[in-house]
Amino acid sequence: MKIALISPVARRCVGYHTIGTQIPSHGLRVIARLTPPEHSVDLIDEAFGPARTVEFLDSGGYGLVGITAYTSTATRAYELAALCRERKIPCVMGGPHAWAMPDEAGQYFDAVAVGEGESIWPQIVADAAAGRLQKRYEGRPIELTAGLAAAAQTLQPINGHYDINCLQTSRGCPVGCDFCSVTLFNGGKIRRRPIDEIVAEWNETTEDFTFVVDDNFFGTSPDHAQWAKELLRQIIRRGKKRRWFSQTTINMGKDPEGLKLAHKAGCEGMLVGFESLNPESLKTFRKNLNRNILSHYKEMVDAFHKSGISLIGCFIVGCDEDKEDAVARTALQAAQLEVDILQITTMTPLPGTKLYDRLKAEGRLLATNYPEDWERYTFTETVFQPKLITPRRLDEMVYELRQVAAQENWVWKRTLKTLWQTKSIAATVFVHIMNTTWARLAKDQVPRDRERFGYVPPESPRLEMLRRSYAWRHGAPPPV
Ligand code: B12
Ligand code: SF4
Repeated sequence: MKIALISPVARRCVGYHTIGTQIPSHGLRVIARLTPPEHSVDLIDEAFGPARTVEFLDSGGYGLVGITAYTSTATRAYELAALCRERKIPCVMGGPHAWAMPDEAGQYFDAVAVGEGESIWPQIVADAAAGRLQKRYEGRPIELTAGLAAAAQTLQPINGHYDINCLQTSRGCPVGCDFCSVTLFNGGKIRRRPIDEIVAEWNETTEDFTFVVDDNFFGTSPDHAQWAKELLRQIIRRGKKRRWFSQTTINMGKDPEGLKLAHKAGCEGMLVGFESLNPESLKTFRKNLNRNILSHYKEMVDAFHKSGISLIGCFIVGCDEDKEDAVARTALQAAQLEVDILQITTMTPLPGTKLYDRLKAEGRLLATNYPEDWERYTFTETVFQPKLITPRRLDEMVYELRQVAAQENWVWKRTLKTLWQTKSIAATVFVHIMNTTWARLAKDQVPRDRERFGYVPPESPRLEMLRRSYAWRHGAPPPV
């Protein structure tokens, strides 16, 4: 049987997951690897453009179509399901949105795969081949051993080519932030893969740069740290030379040995969720780990830099405590912390999270015309009623920040600062490429914003503050 695995495009999002993104659809590569050898798999990633998907469905001779979806791509996933049904191709949906909304997904798809795919994918394929696909498959959180969680590293989409690798060493996160689905979906215990298996997969990767897609690479406890450091030692000893970045909590900054090993193993950057510098917001987010070390943020950022690792700092705006100055203040604070790449996203209630349940109970969800409105859950648009500002004002504030990011010549300033702070050419090149991309995306987005908001922000003290925080102090742009 021929199987098509499809990652749908996020149409309303200029940044991630949209046309031009070259990050592998890792979940689909993982289930591709588990496909019994008598079946073949075509990967179609609409991040390379959705124009040819219908042509592929018409000419591929597929006996099964498997579709993954984030919440922001669920709307498109349901359209794809309709295309499959018109062509009488059995279709199954998996991934985070199906996980959160299985009943909704079941209205559009022949079958829904809830949870981790490893324990159910071979059964789904066998059932489809025998013409007896069931409505619902429930995957269990599995022990990540015996090759499970490894991806088909050499599988490329039939409509494009990924320029980087993705690889996962662990699943789960103990922190349990209220806006995040990871603890709910993948569990509060960090499950690790055997180090030998990770190194073997590391050596199967084909591209020079790897995104290690763990949610919390270094973890939160001394045990987690010991394990991560052993993995790094083995990568240094036995792994192919790769440049890479991953995601972790800020506490990694307290472990100079861990930072040194990560740098030696090729790490150029870590994405860290600072979320907010307001202890009240961190309390609401249930991110107590950050709340407890808030006063040490700066020394930890400095420790990353000292080890030659750059930081992608993530912050959320729109929290219940945020007022008119939230975006400018956050940009300024991030600049003072000296993060190398800044990601400011708008608080977004993802289905399945505690945040979603709370805002729903408080009657504060605004974008509820589902499934169309799922497409608006991109983290760049306000889909709920903030407490102390209007949704429109919050969106405008992000737009104003984009204006500054698009206009000012800040990229090189930040690049030079990163070089000075990390003394690492590799980390500096990484930061430069990321920030150049952000600046370009901000520029592309400004005319669309202008059309949407119908105004050019006036010169105001707030805009001046943004400008200072960005251009003059080396910041980076907001979500685009
Ligand atoms: C890597 C990653 C990214 C990469 C994506 C690269 C890519 N091409 O996929 C990047 C950085 C681009 C990204 C962007 C965003 N991300 Co992200 N990301 C992740 C992360 C950390 C890892 C994803 C991954 O590879 N996991 C490992 C694989 C193996 O897991 P998986 O994809 O879930 O697949 C398994 C199962 O779901 C299932 N499965 C999946 N698909 C299918 C299909 C079928 C047919 C079957 C049977 C089974 C199945 O089987 C797989 C194996 O067990 C996850 C967190 C996580 N732990 O998953 C967040 C996560 C997926 N991201 C999330 C979000 C919210 C975003 C952003 C919106 C965030 C932002 N700040 O902008 C953007 C998306 C922008 C947009 N357009 O909307 C959420 C999604 C929740 C949701 N309901 O949508 C997650 C879960 C994290 C969170 N905060 O809760 N992300
Ligand atoms: S620390 Fe990161 S991965 Fe863990 S629950 Fe919070 S946001 Fe999610």
